[in-house]
Amino acid sequence: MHIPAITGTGVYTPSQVITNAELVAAFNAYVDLYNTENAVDIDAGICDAKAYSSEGFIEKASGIKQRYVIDKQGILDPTVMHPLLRQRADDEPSLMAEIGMNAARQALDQAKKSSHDVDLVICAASNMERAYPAVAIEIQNLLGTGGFAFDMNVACSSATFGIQAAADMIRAGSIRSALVINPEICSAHLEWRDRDCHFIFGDVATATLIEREQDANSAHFKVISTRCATEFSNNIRNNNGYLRRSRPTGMADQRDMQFMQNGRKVFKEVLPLVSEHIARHMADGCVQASDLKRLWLHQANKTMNDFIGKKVLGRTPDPAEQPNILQDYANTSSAGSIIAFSKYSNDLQDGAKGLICSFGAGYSVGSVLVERQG
Ligand code: CO8
Repeated sequence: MHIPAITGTGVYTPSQVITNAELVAAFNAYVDLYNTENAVDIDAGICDAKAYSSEGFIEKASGIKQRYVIDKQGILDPTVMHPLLRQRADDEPSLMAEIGMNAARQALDQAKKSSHDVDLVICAASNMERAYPAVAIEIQNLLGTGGFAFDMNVACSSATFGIQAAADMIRAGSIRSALVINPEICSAHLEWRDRDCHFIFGDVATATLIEREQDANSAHFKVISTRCATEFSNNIRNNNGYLRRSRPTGMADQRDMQFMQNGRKVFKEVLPLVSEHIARHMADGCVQASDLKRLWLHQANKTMNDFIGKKVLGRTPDPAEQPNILQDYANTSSAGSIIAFSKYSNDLQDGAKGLICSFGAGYSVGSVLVERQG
């Protein structure tokens, strides 16, 4: 059996930033427009007036201070409230492929490898911009890698589940290396007119190169073990699928075609699920809390991460032991824990162990135990 290792990572960060102040100003302008346009119905009790959002609430409830997006103009226009993305021709690279390739090239550069060294491309993300052909196959073609490619979707856990799939194929010997790519264009499936969630997400793409350890060209992270778990829940849901047209209501832009969640319930239910999952994964691998030098957790909510870090380590982790990036990037779905890993792992010493863990819709939890080599 071969030993898999993470030999490179890459992060594509869009150039446009929306601060909480800009976001709330645009949202509140939209609320004023909505309440004025619907004043008669609101007065008659037919519909409710919308309430303002607040910067104070957003930072306190989530820890988020800003988010990167591919188009901020449309999102901040109170008469639009979604990104405005150019329709691409079928013979142009799709947007997911373009940003995914950017991250993939960084991962290959870090590992000192070329696209010819890659046997498998997995595009693992919480939404695909089309059903087929697979975005992963488009990336395979654009990068010029060999082998095969496929898309997979496990919402926020897409990256860790993708890493497990790739690591298992490397262990079994069917491939030598894989790129797991996570282009997350969350701004296009967020309802920016809903104050309960309008602050949560941002855009990014990450990539992880996984190879046989013996093929690593430089310092890397040996994958000690991986573990995935799922448990069905409707508390995070998106109903925008191919059956949509066949509904009696047709393709009307309804709320359930965008991200929906019962955030409070998710918070309560996912915390024990994740803490127990990590505890079992560590126990089965005979890894003690004192062995773990770093936790790279899913980036949805700072309080949630503080709680999980404390539960896993049995004490309050130093900020450097459990780095958060959500204050800058917001929730970037499956990419969040990989951004944290990519930005805060190179300082670890030879032999240091760490844990990448994602959690979210499904529910799904994925964890990857790694050990620095070199
Ligand atoms: N400004 C001011 N007040 C607000 C706002 C706002 N923006 N939003 C809500 N409030 C009000 C509410 O109306 C409520 O008022 P009241 O008490 O009068 O009813 C009060 O503030 C408290 O509201 P909540 O109970 O909703 O607030 P919470 O403290 O629970 O915080 C959070 C909300 C931040 C959403 C929190 O619940 C949370 O982070 N939960 C965990 C969520 C989570 O981890 N989800 C994972 C989702 S990600 C995932 O799985 C990927 C999905 C696929 C990607 C989709 C991409 C788009």
